[in-house]
Amino acid sequence: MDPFTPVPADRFTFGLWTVGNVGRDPFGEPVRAALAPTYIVQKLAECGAWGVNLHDDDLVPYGSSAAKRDALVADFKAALEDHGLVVPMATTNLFTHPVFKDGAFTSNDPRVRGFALQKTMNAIDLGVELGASTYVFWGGREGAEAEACRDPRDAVKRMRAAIDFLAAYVQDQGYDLRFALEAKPNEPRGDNYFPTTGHMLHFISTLEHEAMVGVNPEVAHENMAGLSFVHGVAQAMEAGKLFHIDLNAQKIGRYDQDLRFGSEDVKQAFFLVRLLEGTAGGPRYEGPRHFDAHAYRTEDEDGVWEFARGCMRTYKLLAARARAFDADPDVRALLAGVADDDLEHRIAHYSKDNATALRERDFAPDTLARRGLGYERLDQLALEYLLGARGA
Ligand SMILES: [Mn+2]
Repeated sequence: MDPFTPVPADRFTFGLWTVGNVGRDPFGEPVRAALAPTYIVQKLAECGAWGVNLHDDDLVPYGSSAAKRDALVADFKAALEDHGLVVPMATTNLFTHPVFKDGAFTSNDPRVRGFALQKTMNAIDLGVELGASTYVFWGGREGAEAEACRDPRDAVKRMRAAIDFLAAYVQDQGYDLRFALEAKPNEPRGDNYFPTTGHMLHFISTLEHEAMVGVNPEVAHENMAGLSFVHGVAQAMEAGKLFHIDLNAQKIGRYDQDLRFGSEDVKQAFFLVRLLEGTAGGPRYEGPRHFDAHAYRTEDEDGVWEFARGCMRTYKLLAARARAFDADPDVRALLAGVADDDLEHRIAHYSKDNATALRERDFAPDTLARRGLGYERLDQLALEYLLGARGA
């Protein structure tokens, strides 16, 4: 078999809303027919995916009766069983219904906030019933255009109250479920609260049940803010908070494009996969490789599955390139550090002795400053691997 063909062991997942995207945009109507969730399960399994994720409304349309809900869930479970797919993550749609036009958990109206909690508790129950172990919170419309409408500090306090409430609900129910918070700088609101993964990481440190809350960074969202996605993800990993990840592609400074993984900024995608796979050392990310993206609006259903296979294949291609890059003796030589264990220890731990030793040492900074670091060569080697000139 082609080594880049996706298999379940790769832990690739897609949301029902991704391959099920009908191609609606602010300027045009759908270009593709809606696909039944059970059919999506079958097709994703054929493509080599490991799992499927969902919003509550993706599977059970808003307003369905209890009997209808149970029938839809039973059919979906049967499809998962038949095709060997799992549901690692679930989330709530808190943005489509007009009641959420001014946000959900941060709304000024306590009735809207109460309804948002009710809808989320029901969706958590659904996710757990399907086997989800991660619950994602993307604050779809938590933001503002008219800045005077609320004190943004109140938005933070209300979001904290909501996450604390729902974390306590999960513990009270005895569910084995972790939360992953997803940041985005804007769209659909003029400005969203919690615009980046960094904002989320600090917010998490203020939560009552912070141990069960991490982040779900999305490539497109950090790129929209003009930031390095790799650095944001690395900081989340270092903090032990990378609970989930949304892979896609995005041109900087645009609307939220949700493009096929790796289709833009392939160099950043390479360094992201290198980080997640741990080929340069350090812990590997062990969670699902989730694609939160959709096919171009030009595509019919065949194009949708081409898109899905493309996301997974590109990830595996980049992982292979990253492994080869980090095994290259030229790369390793360029990355070889300055070995000075005594100095490393003195820098890392304050004591009066260490402070004195540092004060007394002559570091010869002018000599150090003249040393070339070889990063032009290092970066060119990365490109040689990306472009297939080495390690093909
Ligand atoms: Mn997006």
